[in-house]
Amino acid sequence: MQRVFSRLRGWLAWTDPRDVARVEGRTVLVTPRPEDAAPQASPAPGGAVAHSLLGNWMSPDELRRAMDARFPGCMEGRTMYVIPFLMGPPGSPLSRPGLQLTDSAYVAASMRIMTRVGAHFLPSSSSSSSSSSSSSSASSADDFVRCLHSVGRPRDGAVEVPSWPCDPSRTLIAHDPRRRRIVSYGSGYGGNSLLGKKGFALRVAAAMARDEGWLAEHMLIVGFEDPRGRKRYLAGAFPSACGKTNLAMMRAALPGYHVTCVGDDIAWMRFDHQGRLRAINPECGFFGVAPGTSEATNPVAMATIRRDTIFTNVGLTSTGDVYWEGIGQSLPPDVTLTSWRGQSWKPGDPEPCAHPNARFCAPASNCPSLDPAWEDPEGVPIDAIIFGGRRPEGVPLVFEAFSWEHGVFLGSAMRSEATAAAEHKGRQLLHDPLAMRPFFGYNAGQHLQHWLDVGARAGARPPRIFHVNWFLRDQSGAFVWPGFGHNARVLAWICARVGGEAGAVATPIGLIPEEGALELRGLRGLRHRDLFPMDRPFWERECRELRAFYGEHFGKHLPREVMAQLEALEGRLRKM
Ligand code: GTP
Ligand code: SPV
Ligand code: MN
Repeated sequence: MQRVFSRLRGWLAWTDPRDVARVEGRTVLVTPRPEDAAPQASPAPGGAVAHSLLGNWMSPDELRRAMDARFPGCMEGRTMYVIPFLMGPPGSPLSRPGLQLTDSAYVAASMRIMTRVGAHFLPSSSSSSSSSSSSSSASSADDFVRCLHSVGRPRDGAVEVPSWPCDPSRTLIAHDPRRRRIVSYGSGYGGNSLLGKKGFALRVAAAMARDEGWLAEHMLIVGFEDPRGRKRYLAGAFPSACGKTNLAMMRAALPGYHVTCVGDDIAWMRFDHQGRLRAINPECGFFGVAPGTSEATNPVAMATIRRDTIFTNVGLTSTGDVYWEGIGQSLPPDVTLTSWRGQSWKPGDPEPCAHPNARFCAPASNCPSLDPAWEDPEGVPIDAIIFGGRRPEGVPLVFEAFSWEHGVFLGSAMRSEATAAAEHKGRQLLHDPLAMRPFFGYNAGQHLQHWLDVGARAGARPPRIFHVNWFLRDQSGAFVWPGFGHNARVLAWICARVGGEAGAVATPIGLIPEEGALELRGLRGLRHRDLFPMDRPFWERECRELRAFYGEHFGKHLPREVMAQLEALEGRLRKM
C-alpha cells in the first residue's frame, strides 16, 4: 500500500499491472476424481490437471508437487501474518471459522475489513470436548478452514520497486473442499488472495453446504420496505460486475420505499424449522467496483467509502483524493491526476485513469443503509430470489418463474456479458449458471441438483424466483432502463407478487408484469413493450444454445429436472 490520504483516512494500493483481477484459468479444485470438481473436466490420459468452463481440476498429488515447487522459502524476508477469522455473525449456527496465513500486509489489512478477525473465533481443544454434542459444526478443534497465501516473492531487504510483489507466471489458487483447505500463491489481488471471500465463503462453503443441507451462493441480500412499512428480504445472484453492490446499497428512486443492505456479494442460506429460507452475509465489508460509483448512481456507497477504506487501482488527485471514470465530480482546474499506473493523466487520455476492476474495500459498519437485522444469528427470511445478468437484447426487464424447479432452470440458464472482474476480454456472452461459474466448489450439475433437493425437502417453503435484466440496449446502444435507484420499481413489483397484490401475464418464458403493474410514472418515453420484448425466434435460438451448452458442459451430470424444464419451455414456444 502506497499512500495515506489526509482527508479521506483511506489507503491506496496500485498493483502490478499483471495482477488486477481474479485469474480463473489458474484457480483449481483439488479432488480425487475430476468429476467431483466439474462435470466435464477430463484430463488427458494419466493427466493431473483438467480445465473446463465449469471448473478446473487438479489431482492431490499434482497439488503437492505444485506447492513443493513454489512454497519452500517463498516468504523469506517477509512478515507472516496469522489471521484467525469468522465468516458470518458471531453466535450464528451458520457461521464458520477460518485461519489465513499470508505474507502480504495489504491482504492482512483487507481481511481485517472483510471478515471478523479474532483468535477467540477459532475452536479451541477445550471447547471441542465440551461442545462435541452441540449442533454447531464449529465443534471440533480441527473444524476450521485452513487458508495459506503467499505473494510468491522472497524479499532481500531492499526497498521494493515496484512495491506490488507477485509472481503472475506461477500463480495458483487451489481449493481442497474435502479437507477444507485453500492454498493461494502468486497474486495479491481480491478474490485470489482474500481467502475468506470467494475461496472459503463460496467454493469451500458450497461443499460444506452440500454435505450439511444448506446453500452458499454468490448473492446480495437486501431488505425492501414499502410505503405501508411492510418489509421483505430478497437475495440476488448476478455474475461479477453485474450490479450486486449497487442493488445492495440502492437508494430507491420511488417515493416511500426503502432499501436496506444485509450483504453485497455472498449469501449463506438454509431452511429453518418453519420451512423459511434464512440468509446470513458471511462477510463484514464490501469489496466493490469503483468505476461508475458516484453520488448519482450510488450515494450510499459514496458515504460508505468516506473513511477507513482501502482503494485499489483507482486514480489519485494532486489534493490526495481518489478518482475514477464515472465518479461524477468535476475537478478544479489546478488539480492534476495520476492514473492507476502511476502516470500523469488527464481527461480524454486513451487509457482510463482507474483500472476497470479498480475496487474499494470498506467496512460494512460504514454503510448508512445497513439493515438492523444484518447480524441476526438466525439470518433474515428470504421472500424472493432474483437471478440476472447483462443481456443487451431479448431478455425482458423482469419475469417470474412458474415454480421452484423452473426457477432453478432459470438459474442454470443465466448468461452475461464478460466483465473486467476476471481475465476475459471483450463483450462476449458467457454462460454463468447461478452466477457461480467461477465459484463452484464441486460438480456444477450436483450443485443444481442440490438446489432442487433442498427446495423439495419436506416442510420447505421455497421463495419465489425471478429473473431481471437491467442491461437491455436500444438500437443506438444506450441502456433502455435507467437502472440503479429505479430498480426499486422492479423490486416493488416482485414484492407485490410475493404478497399476491400485483398482476402478471404468462408468457412462454415466465410471468411478466401486466401493463400498469410495474410503476413507470415519472419515467418519460418508456413503453412496456420496450422493456418486455417477447421475440419467439430469439428464445428459440436461446433454447438451441442452451441445449448445446448443457450437452457440452454438463453432459450426463445435468439434473433430469433441468432438462425437463428446457423441454417444457421449447414446448411452450412451439405453441406461442
Ligand atoms: P462484483 O463485485 O464484481 O461481484 O460486481 P457487482 O455484481 O457487485 O456489480 P456492481 O454493483 O459493482 O456494478 C458493476 C457495474 O455495473 C458498475 O460499473 C455499475 O455502475 C454498473 N451497474 C450497476 N447497476 C446498474 C444498473 O442498474 N444499470 C446500469 N446501466 N449499470 C449498472
Ligand atoms: C468478483 O469478481 O465477483 C468480485 C471480486 O467480487 S473478487 O473478490 O476479486 O472475486
Ligand atoms: Mn460487488
